[in-house]
Amino acid sequence: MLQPKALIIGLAFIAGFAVVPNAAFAAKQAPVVNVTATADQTFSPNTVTLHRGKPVTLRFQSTGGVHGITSTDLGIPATMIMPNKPVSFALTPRKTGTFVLPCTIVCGAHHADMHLTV
Ligand SMILES: [Cu+2]
Repeated sequence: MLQPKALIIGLAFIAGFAVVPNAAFAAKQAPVVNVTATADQTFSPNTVTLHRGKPVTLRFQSTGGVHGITSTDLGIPATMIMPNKPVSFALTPRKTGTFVLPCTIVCGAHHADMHLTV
């Protein structure tokens, strides 16, 4: 007869396999929102709409200059956006509202006006 201990280990094993592929599938399904930081100091697009509770990958690239981004509201750590080094953040917004994310690195004449509205 099957030992209870063996049965529990067996069920945990099956549960592990049942959960991991679903999580991987969900991560692959998260839409990617691309934002480009440009040489003339703008974020393009300069406004993006995300949805509370919906996983998303926010991907930044620079087509000129070094820029920066951070948001405690959205869970984005202080990060540099450099040419040819796109950075991605897998996040699930937990708050609703309008969040203005200024460029965090002095990047040129229009730096003070450079922000992304989420
Ligand atoms: Cu800047």
